[in-house]
Amino acid sequence: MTSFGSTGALKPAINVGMIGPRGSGKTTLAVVITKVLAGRGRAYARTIEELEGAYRKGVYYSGPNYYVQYEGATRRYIHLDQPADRAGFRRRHVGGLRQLDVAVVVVAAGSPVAASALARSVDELRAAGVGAWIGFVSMVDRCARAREVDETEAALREVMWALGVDGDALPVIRGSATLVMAGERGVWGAGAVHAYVEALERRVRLPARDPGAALLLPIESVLNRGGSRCLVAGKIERGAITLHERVSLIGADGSAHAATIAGLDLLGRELRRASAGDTLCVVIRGPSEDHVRVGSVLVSAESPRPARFVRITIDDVIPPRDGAVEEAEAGVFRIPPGGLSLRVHTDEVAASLLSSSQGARLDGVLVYDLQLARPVVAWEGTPAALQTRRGLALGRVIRAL
Ligand SMILES: Nc1nc2c(ncn2[C@@H]2O[C@H](COP(=O)(O)OP(=O)(O)O)[C@@H](O)[C@H]2O)c(=O)[nH]1
Ligand SMILES: [Mg+2]
Repeated sequence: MTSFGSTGALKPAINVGMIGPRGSGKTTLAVVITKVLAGRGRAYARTIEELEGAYRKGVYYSGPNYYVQYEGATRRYIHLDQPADRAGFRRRHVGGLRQLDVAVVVVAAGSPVAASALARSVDELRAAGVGAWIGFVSMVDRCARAREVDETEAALREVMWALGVDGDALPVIRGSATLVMAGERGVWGAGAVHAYVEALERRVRLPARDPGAALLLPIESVLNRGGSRCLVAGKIERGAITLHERVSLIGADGSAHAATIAGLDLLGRELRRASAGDTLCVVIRGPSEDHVRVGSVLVSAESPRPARFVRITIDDVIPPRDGAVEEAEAGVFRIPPGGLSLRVHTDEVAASLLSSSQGARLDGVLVYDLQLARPVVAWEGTPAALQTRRGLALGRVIRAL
């Protein structure tokens, strides 16, 4: 039998991240989604043991097991299962850096929905410029009355509003992984999985992607190192990558190293070429393993060089969650001196504001010029988040020098 996705054209990829309090049923949902869709030839069926095993082994570095993959009628979904209790995982994979196309917020029916349990993940996803949000009220089998499920859904919408996301526009799915496991096909069983995929298909816009653009592949985890070959995982943010291609690895210090692509593995399928939007494993040959780190990026010869000066705009400010802070004013955001760091891709670097630039107006937009502690690969249009003492400022790179 040919397994899901092993042959034929690949549908365009959408990167999904599931967030929610610990124990809200995220991992179980990921498993039942693959179970239901595998029945239609639209997923690799995964087990709890496979996903949980990946976490226990210390791990996000033993293999790309924390991803599951499934597809709808028109797109393929690469789904990152996120345990809520792993600060390092959040920082690397979601922390302002890795771009997700959609975030699914899971809360358990009948449990209180606390803003504090979601605030950090939601802030970080907003910082990363996530394109869409979906809600999922899980474990509805635990509620004797439908009213309890209504209440959880209303509480989720309210909390999302409080966290800066339009709670009214949020599509919310209701379902029970337990019922799916038990073979229930109705709306709270397998029907919920189909409703979920339908929401993804309808509500998530396919990002504009240009496979002809210069390559940008930020490394989000290093799965294996050995001499001159390293196995890494990451998402292609721009352009495309081809087997045997010669590219550059920009190390954590900004230095460039020649590298050859010795393997491309898309969650079990060997590829000759992959393009923007795909999350995959890449075997790199050439650079010494010291340079291959989370935060390093693979780029092509035509790619912009790493820069030490960047100009950014700020669209929104997320105030610190602890303590009272004045409202972020609509006009100029005054960046407090000191303690700044800029996040781009999977990288984070100390920054200082050039004294002349405190929200200068240029062609109608407010811009801020930053000097970085070391060069980073920053592209025009790249989402950037500036951590300041007065909050996390969300914006975009306008220019790198
Ligand atoms: N009653 C009920 N329990 C569930 C359901 N889904 C998951 N669970 C249980 O809830 C616990 C937490 O689930 P898990 O998927 O690990 O949550 P995560 O921490 O969000 O990944 C586990 O013991 C699951 O068996 C459900 O639909 N109904
Ligand atoms: Mg889990």
